[in-house]
Amino acid sequence: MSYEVENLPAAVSHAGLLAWVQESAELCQPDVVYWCDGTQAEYDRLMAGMVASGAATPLAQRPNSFLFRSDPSDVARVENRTYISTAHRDDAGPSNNWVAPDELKRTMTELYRGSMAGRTMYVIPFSMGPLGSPMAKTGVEITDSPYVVCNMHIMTRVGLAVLEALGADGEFVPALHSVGAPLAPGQQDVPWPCAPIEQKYISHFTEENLIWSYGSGYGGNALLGKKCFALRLASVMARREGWMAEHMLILRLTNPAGKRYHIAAAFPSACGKTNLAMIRPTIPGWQAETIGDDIAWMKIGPDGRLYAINPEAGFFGVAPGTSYQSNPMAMDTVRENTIFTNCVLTDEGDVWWEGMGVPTPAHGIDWKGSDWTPDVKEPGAHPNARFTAPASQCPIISSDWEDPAGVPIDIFVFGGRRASVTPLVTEAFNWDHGVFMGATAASETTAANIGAVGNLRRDPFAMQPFCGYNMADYFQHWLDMGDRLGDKAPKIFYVNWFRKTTDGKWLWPGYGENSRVLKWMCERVDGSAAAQATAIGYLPDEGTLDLSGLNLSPEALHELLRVDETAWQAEALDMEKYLGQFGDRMPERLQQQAAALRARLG
Ligand code: OXD
Ligand code: MN
Repeated sequence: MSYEVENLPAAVSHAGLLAWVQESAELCQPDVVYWCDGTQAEYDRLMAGMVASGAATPLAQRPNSFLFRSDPSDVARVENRTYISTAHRDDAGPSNNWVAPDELKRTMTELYRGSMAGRTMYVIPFSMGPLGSPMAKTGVEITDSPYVVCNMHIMTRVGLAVLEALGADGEFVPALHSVGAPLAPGQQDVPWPCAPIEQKYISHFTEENLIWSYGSGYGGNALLGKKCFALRLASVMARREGWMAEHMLILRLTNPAGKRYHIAAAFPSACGKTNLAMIRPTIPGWQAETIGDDIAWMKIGPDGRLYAINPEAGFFGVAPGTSYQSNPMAMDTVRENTIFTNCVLTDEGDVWWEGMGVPTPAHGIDWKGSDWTPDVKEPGAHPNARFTAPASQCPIISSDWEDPAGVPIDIFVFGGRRASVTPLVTEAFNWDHGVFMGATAASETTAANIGAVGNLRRDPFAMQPFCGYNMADYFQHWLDMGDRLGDKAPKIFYVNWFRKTTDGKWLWPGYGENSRVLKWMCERVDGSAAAQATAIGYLPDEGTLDLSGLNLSPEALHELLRVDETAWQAEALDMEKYLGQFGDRMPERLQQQAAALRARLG
């Protein structure tokens, strides 16, 4: 068994890292082990190789941008193949798939054996968080996918500086990834190698900070800095170390007087989170800046407030539905230096997707590589088609988005997609009530995860697929953080932009108009806006939402803010039933919240 080693940097002095790379190479048996340096030249060389092999198509209309098409079986995160592997099953909890570490490692070791034959094994040192930030953490991903390397270049901070900072004995998260498609000598590669679904495993050995991913090349299954590290593993580290790793965008709002407010908001996949992260407020004088679109790491600062950083360096956004109407800032972000996956290729050499807000091309090549015209019944772009783009290209990225100290959070927002029941906005009575709101959040399912579209699923804190430990313990961690934050704790709100009329029309215009709701939240923080207490929380008082210039009928407003107590009685029962699955690990204080809600509803 032998392999070439390329680009081994002088900066690696870490015996543990060298040993792990060697051990992985001996197991996976690549032809070459290549150490990534994170340079543009490296990115360009790998991309050129993928263009030459036919895996990538350069886009004539977008500088330095490329289109990839995945295998039709490998299009989204595979939650039913995602595991939290802890010694005790209860530590993973009922919301996670669990297999004992020994057994899972045995199974996966056999899959990894020889899995990189005929391929290059890339070693990617990366930082989650700005290098040098006290909140940043280091990872090293090993992968046999050059597509993953290029995406990691955009999504994280890759480079030799990471190895230098690691030194001889720094801590890092080892993350081993293989697409699971070894090549026999002379065998021609396919454009998107991957393994069949029953061989895919996205595994987290949380007690030893270790990630093993096998069989998928797509998104969160393969770009291991994102969901695997920055959420699942980081949530475990955060609990251990007394901070928070959340599935939240980070947004700065500035009011006409120049006062700043920082908002961290959690929504399940494809609920308009990226749009909200890049909102253009429609209310005069209010400005928004983006700090992050998906993940927030938060720690209590010296002044007792909660400070957030975005651990990522890029956006991995859902393309379909992104348009100059829904998200102009994202559209400008992806004009160049962007990787597109599973979009339509137009005859002019651009990408297109459903809901892009430009005329449908008369002809193109769809995400499966077939000729496509508007007459074809199936969508041309996969509903979970993605763009990978540098955050620095977002026109409203805040100038200090990489501030190592982070930004102080004033407001937490939870939400989901609900056609009925949930009002436009509700403010929690207090921290515990807010935690209860987060814990019982629910949304109708979409295409970002595999499963039936349109079912209601409870998705606590939008962390259902991303919490690396028992969700009941996670709820307790939130309660503990609230106790530590005391009166410096952010205010908590719940929103639903998606309420519909009985004949199925959106009641709220959404997008930039959501700034009206955010403004109300800021005024609640200042104590300047009125609210009325209802059974489910505080709702805006008549006239306190700024609706000037918006053509919203009084009936629509009434319906948007209506608390249907009968529907809520059923909802409260369903919430209690959901929380009941956590048994006696469920914090007493949340059980009290559930009982209090029922009592208020009468
Ligand atoms: C994402 C997701 O891709 O949450 O961010 O699915
Ligand atoms: Mn996400």
